[in-house]
Amino acid sequence: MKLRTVALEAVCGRKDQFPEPRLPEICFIGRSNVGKSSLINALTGRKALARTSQSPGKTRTINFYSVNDTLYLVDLPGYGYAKVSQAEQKRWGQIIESYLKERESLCLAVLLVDIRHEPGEADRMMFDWMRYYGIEPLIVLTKLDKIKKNQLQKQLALIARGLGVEDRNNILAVSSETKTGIDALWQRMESVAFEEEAIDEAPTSDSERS
Ligand SMILES: Nc1nc2c(ncn2[C@@H]2O[C@H](COP(=O)(O)OP(=O)(O)O)[C@@H](O)[C@H]2O)c(=O)[nH]1
Ligand SMILES: [Mg+2]
Repeated sequence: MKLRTVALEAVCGRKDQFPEPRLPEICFIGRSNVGKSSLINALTGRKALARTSQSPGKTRTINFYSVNDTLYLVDLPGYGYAKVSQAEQKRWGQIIESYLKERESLCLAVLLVDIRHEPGEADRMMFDWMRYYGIEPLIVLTKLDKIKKNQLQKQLALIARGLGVEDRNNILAVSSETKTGIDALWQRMESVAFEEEAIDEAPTSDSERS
């Protein structure tokens, strides 16, 4: 993806604040501190577009970033952070779920998991919940720079097994720190966001005949 313009277009605390679904959209979801904001920064080549934090549980809004005015990247609030009150977690759980279920322009959901750890209960629940609603998430393993090269296959297997991912093609590993895997992730995102359109616009056999 050749980046021309990147802008934070909307910061939403409620779903009636979401922008019009005028662009294909890719959302990023995962536990607090897994590296969502860092990944959006790495993808957009900006150091501090999305606010990153040492202290988890900070992003309490849904943030829409427009890229080249052709695509939205959406930073969802992290789940599974114990210090946020139950009531607040529940409220956010509902907003995230309604976003995932109802957002008509959503073309890809990226579920982030820390490559160092076995997926937790909250990750498995999110993964299962998404598949139940017919969303096949792309799994992106974050913080690849934190493990040794020779641990990669073992961690991939551990996480694939932990979540129950059948297709290994649906798992990519990245580092927002070293930018390893960022181009490969962009390629995947572009193919999902823009190739469907190309197919839609192709003439149908009916119109070819007439
Ligand atoms: N080493 C390393 N640290 C990372 C990476 N991605 C994120 N982090 C760190 O992990 C912490 C949480 O990142 P952040 O993007 O704020 O996570 P979020 O809560 O999911 O948005 C920050 O201290 C980041 O610097 C990565 O690829 N490598
Ligand atoms: Mg964040």
